[in-house]
Amino acid sequence: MLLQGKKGLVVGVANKRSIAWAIAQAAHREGAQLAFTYQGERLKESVTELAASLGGTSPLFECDVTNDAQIQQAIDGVKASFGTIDFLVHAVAFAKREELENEFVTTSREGFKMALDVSSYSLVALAQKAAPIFSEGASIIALTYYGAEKVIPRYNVMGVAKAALEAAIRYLAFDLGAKKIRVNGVSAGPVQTLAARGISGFTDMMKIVESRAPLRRNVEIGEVANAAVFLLSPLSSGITGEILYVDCGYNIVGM
Ligand code: NAD
Ligand code: 0WE
Repeated sequence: MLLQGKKGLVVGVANKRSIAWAIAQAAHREGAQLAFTYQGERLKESVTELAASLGGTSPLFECDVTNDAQIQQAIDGVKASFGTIDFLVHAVAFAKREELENEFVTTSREGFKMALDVSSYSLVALAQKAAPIFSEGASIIALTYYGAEKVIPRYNVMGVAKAALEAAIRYLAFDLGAKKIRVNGVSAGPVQTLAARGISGFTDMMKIVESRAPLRRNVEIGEVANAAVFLLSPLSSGITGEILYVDCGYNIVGM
């Protein structure tokens, strides 16, 4: 029970395949009490159903992360329900489909702004608004991907957004360290989720990882969730500003 008595906010559940949902289940298993946000009306029912399946009552708040007022309302709601929180899970990313289908060199100004607003700045906005309700020793994690550092064909502007996210993790870790708040990234290998489905060549990519990763397989979503729980728990109390790879070792291989 690594998270016994802890309360947390999970941002980024869309459906049962979401990495955020796997993290929520693992955190719940370890004794945590959870609040959730959902992006909009379209996802309300799905997230409500999933949250209810944990038993008990998890507070739910609508929160489009591009909307400062909705972020503030969600944090106010969490404060009203829980008082303070011990952790925050950020598992949100979006780029327009065309930006992931064409060459990176064609990226539009609007597409660039949108991808970095949703996928990078949102961590800063959430950390900023949640800072007053974090307990001492609180932990923030954000999901990232290897395309932040190396070129993964067609990850494109999302790679730039994840590079900004990873840098934001370090700058937030520096600032919030003074309040004993830790901030870390979990860099997951490819996982079949809603955000991954419909990306052409995703299955081929998983085959490449399987053949080259030291563990000769793809990561399981539950392994990503367990690593997330570690970073959210006091077991990782000395770790901040770090990116933890949960990718069966794929990132260490040069050839
Ligand atoms: P997912 O589609 O289940 O989750 C993405 C979430 O982002 C959804 O819940 C969606 O509602 C939310 N979102 C998008 N735009 C938003 C907005 N404007 N406001 C609020 N929420 C918004 O897919 P996932 O794969 O579970 O993605 C979760 C995180 O994991 C993302 O940061 C993604 O980059 C990261 N990640 C995924 C993989 C993978 O292969 N699936 C690998 C590494 C990292
Ligand atoms: O972060 C991601 C996916 C993020 C994502 C996915 C979509 C698909 C639908 C962001 N925006 C959108 N917009 C859509 O319209 N991953 C780490 C998974 C992923 O996506 C890829 C990958 C991998 C891995 C895209 C191209 C190449 C590799």
